[in-house]
Amino acid sequence: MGLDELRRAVIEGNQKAARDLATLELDAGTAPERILQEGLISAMSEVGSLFECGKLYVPEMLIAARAMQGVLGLLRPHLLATGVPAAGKVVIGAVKGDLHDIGKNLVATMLEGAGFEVVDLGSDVSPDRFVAAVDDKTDLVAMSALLTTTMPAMKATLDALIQAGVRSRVKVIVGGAPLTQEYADKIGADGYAAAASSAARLARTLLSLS
Ligand code: B1M
Repeated sequence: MGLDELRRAVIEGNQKAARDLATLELDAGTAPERILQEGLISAMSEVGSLFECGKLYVPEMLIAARAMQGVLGLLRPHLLATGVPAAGKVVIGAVKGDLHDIGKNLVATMLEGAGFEVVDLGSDVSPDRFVAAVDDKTDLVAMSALLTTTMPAMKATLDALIQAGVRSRVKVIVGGAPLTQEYADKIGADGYAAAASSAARLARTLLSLS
């Protein structure tokens, strides 16, 4: 019931109610991963379906996204694992043309939780900005895309990393709802993860940390 109410509050974009309900859940001992999955991610997936069938428009989608971000801020300290040894440095961003940053933020949080220093470039990040952010301490570049139209920007970023002579020094992972392992292989990324938690695991595996 509680998580369903939370889900509803996020869909309706009621950030205050969503934060209050999430706090109640945390106080009641509900696992943060469950709140994330059943309360938040499932709400955004319903928002997407309502948008697709024309029952909800971009402004409502944006308001729901803000409500979700508000609750994520609350969950963040609970999602960060403790006592994980330092792992390396990651540069992350949503690719050029893509303003969707919720999934990317979640991946950044999980990477931090897995011990990485995370440089978050935000959304709509051009290939040049990715390249400029890679320094000699960077181990991994993580790119997120939520639109089929922005997926090619991942390939453009990989090309820019090659052009700048840094591709061989870093691992590159990609993710986001329209992505597939096949697409990741096609553009020459080192890995693909479907979810934030698996992205953190993948990063550690690629860097031989676990
Ligand atoms: Co947009 N939007 N949106 N939107 N939006 C989608 C993505 C869409 C699927 C909705 C739909 O039609 N059903 C559709 C895309 C269709 C397509 O291309 N296939 C769409 C569209 C069309 C658009 C616009 C074009 C609408 C318009 O203007 N007409 C426009 C484009 C803007 C732009 O980017 N240039 C637009 C705008 C927006 C808002 C700004 C209003 C808002 C985003 C606000 C924000 O992010 N700050 C928004 C939202 C909220 C959505 C939906 C409803 C929710 C996205 C979300 O946050 N999900 C979305 C529908 C949906 O996803 N069902 C939709 C929750 C989040 C936790 O999941 O981001 O998938 P997700 O991340 C997951 C995994 O994908 C993965 O981990 C996360 C969790 O485990 N992951 C990675 C993500 N990145 C990863 C990186 C990794 C690994 C895993 O490694 C590096």
